[in-house]
Amino acid sequence: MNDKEVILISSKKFRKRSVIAFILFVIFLAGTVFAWKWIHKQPDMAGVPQPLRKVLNTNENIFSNFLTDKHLAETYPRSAAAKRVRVNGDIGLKSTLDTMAWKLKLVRSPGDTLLIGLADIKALPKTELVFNFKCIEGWSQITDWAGVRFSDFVKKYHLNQETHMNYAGLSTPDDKYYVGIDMASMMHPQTLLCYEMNGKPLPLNQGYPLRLIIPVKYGIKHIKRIGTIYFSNIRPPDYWYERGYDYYSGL
Ligand SMILES: Nc1nc2c(c(=O)[nH]1)N[C@H]1C(S)=C(S)[C@@H](COP(=O)(O)O)O[C@H]1N2
Ligand SMILES: [Mo]
Repeated sequence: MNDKEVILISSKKFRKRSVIAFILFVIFLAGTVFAWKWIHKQPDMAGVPQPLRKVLNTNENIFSNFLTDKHLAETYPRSAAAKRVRVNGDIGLKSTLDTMAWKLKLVRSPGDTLLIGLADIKALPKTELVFNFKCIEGWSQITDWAGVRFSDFVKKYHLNQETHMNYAGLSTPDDKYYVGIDMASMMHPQTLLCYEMNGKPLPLNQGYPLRLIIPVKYGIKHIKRIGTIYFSNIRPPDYWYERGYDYYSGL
């Protein structure tokens, strides 16, 4: 066999392989289009086709069991915190707030609601936290917050029984924004009922008088202007979950 023959044989083989590769590619493409159409024909579950929601639920279980309640978010010196803090999201903040009349509604059980004023909350042990706040839209910012640890608040108001439930639900006074949080994340030592940013009372657009700061979660869970807190064994409704986002939104 001379050199020329070798080249001819291999280029013939090469062409054959190209044809096979092309056929496989067409089959793959058809399969992808079919799978895409099939997924979108399935009924929606909380804003997402059911098969995809199942994948999200599996992810949630992994992350909620192994990460959320165990790791501490990295903290920073106060000097690293942004002076001009980004404002994002005003759902539930558009109605006028009677700042003098505001009280936190703490629903211990249906029909048993405690009204707690801001001064009472400020009288509890204060915890400061400088951490990297992460929004699910892709930005992050090192910011400086202070308030009472939810776990300290629980001690003060004897919520031991309530915190054996699976979730806490929080909503704005007008109920237009609402989140559900698994209890392990609520009781995490860095989760704050927060009333200060950069050492000053929260600005109105950042949740005055009280917001949640929960570094084990993305920004969507850091509800601003808390009106009500309640407890539940089933998942409380969640604004962004209803619009297709992950229920836990853990980091
Ligand atoms: N009441 C209320 N809280 C909210 C939102 C909102 O629209 N309404 N947006 C959330 C989102 S998506 C983010 S990223 C953070 C932003 O907090 P900031 O405005 O203090 O930066 O608030 C969260 N809390
Ligand atoms: Mo966000």
